[in-house]
Amino acid sequence: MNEVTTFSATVSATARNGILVVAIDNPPVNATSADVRLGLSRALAHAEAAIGIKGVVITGAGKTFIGGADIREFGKPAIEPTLPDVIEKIEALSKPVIAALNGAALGGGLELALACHYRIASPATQVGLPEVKLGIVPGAGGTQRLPRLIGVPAAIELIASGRIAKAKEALSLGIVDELAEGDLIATTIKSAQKLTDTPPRRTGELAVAPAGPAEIEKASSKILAKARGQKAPAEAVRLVASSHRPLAEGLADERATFLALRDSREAAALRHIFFAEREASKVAGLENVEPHPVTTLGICGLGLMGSGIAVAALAAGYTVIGLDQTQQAAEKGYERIVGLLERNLASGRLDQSGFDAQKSILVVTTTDADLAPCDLVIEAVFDDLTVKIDLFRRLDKVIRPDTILATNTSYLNPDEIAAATAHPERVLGLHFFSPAHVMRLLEVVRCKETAPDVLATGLTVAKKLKKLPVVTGVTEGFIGNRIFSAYRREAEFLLEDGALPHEIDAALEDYGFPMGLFAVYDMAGLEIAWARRKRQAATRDPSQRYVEIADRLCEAGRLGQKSGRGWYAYPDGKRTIDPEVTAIIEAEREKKHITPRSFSREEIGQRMLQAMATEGEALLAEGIAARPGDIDLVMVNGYGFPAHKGGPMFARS
Ligand code: 3H9
Repeated sequence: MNEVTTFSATVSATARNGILVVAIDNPPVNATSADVRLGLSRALAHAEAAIGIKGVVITGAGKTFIGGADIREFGKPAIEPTLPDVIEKIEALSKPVIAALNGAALGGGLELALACHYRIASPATQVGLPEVKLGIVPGAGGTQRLPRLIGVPAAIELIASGRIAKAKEALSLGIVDELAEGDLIATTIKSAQKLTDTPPRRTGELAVAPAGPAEIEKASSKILAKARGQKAPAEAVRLVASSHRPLAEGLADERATFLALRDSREAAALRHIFFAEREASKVAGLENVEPHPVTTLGICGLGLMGSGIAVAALAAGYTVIGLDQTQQAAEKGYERIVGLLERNLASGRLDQSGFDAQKSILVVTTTDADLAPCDLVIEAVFDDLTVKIDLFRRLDKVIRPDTILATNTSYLNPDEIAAATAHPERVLGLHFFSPAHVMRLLEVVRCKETAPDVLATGLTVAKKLKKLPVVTGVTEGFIGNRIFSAYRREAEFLLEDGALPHEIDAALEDYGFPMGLFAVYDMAGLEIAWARRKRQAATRDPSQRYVEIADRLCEAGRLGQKSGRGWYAYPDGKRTIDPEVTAIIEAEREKKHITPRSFSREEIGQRMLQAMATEGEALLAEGIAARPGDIDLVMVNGYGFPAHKGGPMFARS
């Protein structure tokens, strides 16, 4: 056995044939926290001084190389050595240092690897500089060393987007030098021994291949347009584009930019979202609850929603049994699902064998009894209580007693659906967002009687479907649609009080929403909400303020883009302000004797935000949402709230 030298609580090493193999063991993701930096610094000093040591290998314990700097340290006083200090030591070492990438090398982890003199990766490795997703730029040399290895345009594309690349792409780009199919450490040690004969290849000493403004523009324009005013992507582009200057100058600029961004509100908001995502599936009371094994999934109703759910389920490897009412509907559903798989095949998201495999685990039927083998059945039929209750009663008769039943209702009360079944404890809500194979958000509805193991199963399945599950209690519209209703109501009050649709939309877009509310309405169509308002008319509290403008629009046949007119007009398909809509709004104001006033964009933004946050507070008080972060996740992932503002609950704090 080789003797283990401990350099800190998280860094130890063994000397193997003259090579010091340094391992970072800092679960869960080997983040470069203070103890890791200290340990690495000591290990490097030891390697430099030890006569018997000819080279160094740095690797990570477990399935991650290094997940990045320790985000939890951000905002706390700096502890020396800093990551740039350690990285400088690596690059400057007189003996070859090789990174053995055993898994994800992200952020500061990749920056550390870039400063090594050679990089070997296992096939499972992923690399990336995802800092912009946290509102920052790489702060330990990434913007200066990556372009020295792969050129300015490729580095801009990776850093400004924060995209993660798999091992093969990392090799072809030149981020890593070799892939090791077999024993990673043995291969790396062999390479290290070979490299001891040549002077270390220092990335920082390489010249940056010249790139012209047109190439830089091509690599960055789309990414910056998508960034919608966030600072970090633009700063990343600037730093990479100027990486041809002396290394020290580029590093100093990068560090100063990193520190300023790290302390910004934008970065705090994105960190909040990062941790909220990881918190969301930690549900009190489920810590020791075992989820049911699920391999076969039934989907009832193969319309747009059911088909989307089926595609997500097939991608996750579930066997899918789709049920629809008629042979024709079932066949149409099958075709729609296969059509979506074909699109994935055409776009390269799925290869031929993956396509064949997914198609082979899909069947459709019109016979309830065919759902007997299912472990979980999700209904996505018409959102009508009688239809859903009838279906669940039928299912009760054909499925096993331990099979879980999930309803995808958006507005109905799932407790009422559950109560109509023989075993309400096995019923929960799985509220997907459309299109279900694309949207990450999934509201997991804990009904009054839902058993803990049923809820735990819902969460496990959601994760396997690559969704972001957020648990909600039962209330009209759950977390998302209830807040959305408050937001919509406030927009309508603003209309009546003096703002026009395009002014409200402009304020929302300014704030960071991808599209204004009224433009979204027009895209989605106004008739479903109109029908709901008509249904609710009889029970509406007459003392509550109700804005009739949307009803007037619908009555005038303005049902949105499909009908050529809605909140806007669409001559030649282009959205334009319509004086007819302004006239309708003005008439409604007059009817209610409202003297219109003007609103600044900031005031509109503030009023909308306040409306969402107030509704969010109510959801927390009622116990519908467990944490403010859960509400923020729903609004960011389901309703276009800008992630860099952190969600309504974070933004108002
Ligand atoms: C950076 O590097 C800045 C530098 O440029 C400059 C420095 C000077 N720190 O995601 P998971 C925790 S910025 C602290 O569920 P997975 C996470 O909170 C960083 N904690 O696992 C969770 O904790 P808990 C750039 C971290 O296997 C646990 O680890 N890097 C960090 O699905 C498991 O996380 C990034 O942006 C961290 N950096 O995925 C990468 N990362 O169990 C961010 C994770 O208490 N990380 N945690 O809830 C990831 O993308 C994924 O975590 C990773 C693993 C792919 C690594």
